[in-house]
Amino acid sequence: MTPFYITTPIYYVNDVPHLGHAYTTIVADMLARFHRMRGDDTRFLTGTDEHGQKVEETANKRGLTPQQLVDQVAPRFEEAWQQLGISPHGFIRTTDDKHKKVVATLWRQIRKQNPEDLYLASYQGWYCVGCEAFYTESQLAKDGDQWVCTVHKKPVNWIDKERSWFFKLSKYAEPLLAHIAKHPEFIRPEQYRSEIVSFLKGGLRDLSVSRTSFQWGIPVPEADPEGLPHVIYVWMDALTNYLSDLCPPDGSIGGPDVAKYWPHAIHLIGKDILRFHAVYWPAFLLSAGLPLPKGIFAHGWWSVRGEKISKSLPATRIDPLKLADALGTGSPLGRQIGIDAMRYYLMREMPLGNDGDFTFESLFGRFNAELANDLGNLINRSLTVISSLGFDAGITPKPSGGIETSGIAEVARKTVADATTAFEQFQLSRGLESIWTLIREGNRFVDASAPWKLAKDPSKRAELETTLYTLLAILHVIDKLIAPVLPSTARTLHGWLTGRADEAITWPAADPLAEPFEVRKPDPHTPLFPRLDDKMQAAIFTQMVPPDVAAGTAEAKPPEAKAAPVKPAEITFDDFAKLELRVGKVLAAVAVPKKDKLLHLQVDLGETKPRSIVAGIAQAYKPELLVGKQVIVVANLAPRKMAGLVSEGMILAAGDEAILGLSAVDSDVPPGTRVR
Ligand code: ME8
Repeated sequence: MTPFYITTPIYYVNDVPHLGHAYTTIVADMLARFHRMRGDDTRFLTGTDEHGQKVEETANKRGLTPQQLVDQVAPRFEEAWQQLGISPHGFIRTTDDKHKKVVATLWRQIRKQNPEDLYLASYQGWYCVGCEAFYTESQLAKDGDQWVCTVHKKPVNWIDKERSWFFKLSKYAEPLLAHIAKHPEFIRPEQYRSEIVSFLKGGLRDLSVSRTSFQWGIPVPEADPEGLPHVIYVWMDALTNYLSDLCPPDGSIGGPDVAKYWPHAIHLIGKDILRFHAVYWPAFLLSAGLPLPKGIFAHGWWSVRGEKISKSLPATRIDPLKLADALGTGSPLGRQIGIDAMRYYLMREMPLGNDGDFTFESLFGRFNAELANDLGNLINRSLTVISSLGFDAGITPKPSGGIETSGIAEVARKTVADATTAFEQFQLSRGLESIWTLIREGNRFVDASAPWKLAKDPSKRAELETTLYTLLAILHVIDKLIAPVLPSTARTLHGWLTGRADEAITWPAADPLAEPFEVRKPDPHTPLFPRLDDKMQAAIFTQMVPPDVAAGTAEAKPPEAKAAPVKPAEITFDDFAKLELRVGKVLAAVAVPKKDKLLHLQVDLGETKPRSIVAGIAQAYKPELLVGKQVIVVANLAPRKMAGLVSEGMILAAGDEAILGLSAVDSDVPPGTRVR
């Protein structure tokens, strides 16, 4: 059996799981299921990152000890994954005893193999507690006179000459470049490999790997001659989890699981933590004389309506369980189907590696078109036809006419080949796309072969038997193909088809329709994916988006039923001339408190005083980037009150729900110039 070892990042426990964490964990679960179905010896590890300054600070704020805090939050992650039907083989916590021992062993091993790689010096520089990372000014942004982290948008802390152990990272740029050149699959997808290669080519600075200003961490296992107590840098501690899980209880690095699984380890991560995984972690391992994992696969970021998911933006915080419950309300399987629908959407919508935007419109669109219409329909109508025209009418489906002639066997063969390659290469969206070609072909097959017509003509009995047999065979193949992504759907369908819902489902063979199966009357079924009508969509939306957020944004309303676009009526020139369009220059722009879509602008139209204009463009434009911009303003629109402010005009912008761009003029014309 080929080993397959997939890991997720271990998540910080200063927060509870949100859709972003669920995404990585669901993708890893899907890959683990795919490999298990193929008979690979599969391990899938997730867990929690429990040391460091961030946890210590959060605990202090809540009046808890760090240990109390982590003991409260870590189980929430474990439970969330359980409730979402995710089954890692192990859940590691960095406060586990064995992990702590292995981290100390790694330190000692580095010291033994390359004593000069760890040295004491003093660290001075910027530190983002959110990232638990050191930054140079060129890696930060300026907000007024403060340096802020570009990820957390919060001021960074100045660490003033803190005594610290340093790791000689600078020594490892060349060896890492050589490893990547020899093993291009070490960092995937390619855009992230290029990013790391150019980062390495720029040279590396040594890394501070211990802290003395707080104590919540694993102690450095050697004394500082000055007697200061050091804890190991939280990233050095956290990254080691991938290896420590495989190690024996005594904390030594080695043993049968390390030998078997470590060379196959794949770290699935978000792009935010690429550098830690693709530079620091392999450098520590090289220094300790240990083999590197097989590779790192980075995925992009989910945003929600254009904003990266974050604790401070409630509109972006989607609770995956709540979403699954909401999506499953109409289905007989409830949450289980909601989970499947969410998994499908997450994997289909955003190709692994790219960024993606979560919107309820696209979620409902895919649910109705691809799950209810394509898949749900095929399952329902096929099972009904097979039972009623076949078994209930005393006809046993048989391959008497030879299923090869139908053409669908070829589509099934190609689909299995394409989906296998795609899933092997982590191209989940592409794999699903090819599986859906077979599902749609299945629906076409039912339409084209019209078994209800064949059933009326006794001379077509052999053809009917073949058609029903082919349909059964297709359902078996589709059941296998969807199982890694839609586990509950596949399990339910498997039960209806075989009467053995608990049996292991295996990945289909290369010639899938030729695989033998037991011909039996399917058990009675119910539609699994009832369409989400407008009322249900609105109800799900209201459940998911907190009322204060919904009230604050014009956009965050229940998606309305899409009417066919209406072409505006023709107008005369006189109609057009009624519009007073003028060039304006933005003098000032500020966010409108509690309205995350609105900006309040002061716009110069060449009049005695600037116009006050409230515009719904905050999701697309940062206020500071608008100052000085030329825009086109509808200047004779009757003033109206918005969010307690008077708006004396309207700015032209492209797009409705998503603002794609502001209208502008391509040369500097005086404010107030009329646009015709
Ligand atoms: O970084 N879109 O933990 P963390 C996609 N403890 N994925 C997202 C996401 C989003 N908007 N938000 C979070 C840490 N993620 C460290 C890791 S590993 C040795 C230590 C996912 O709780 C994504 O996988 O901040 C990202 O890398 C991870 O959560 C960060 O989780």
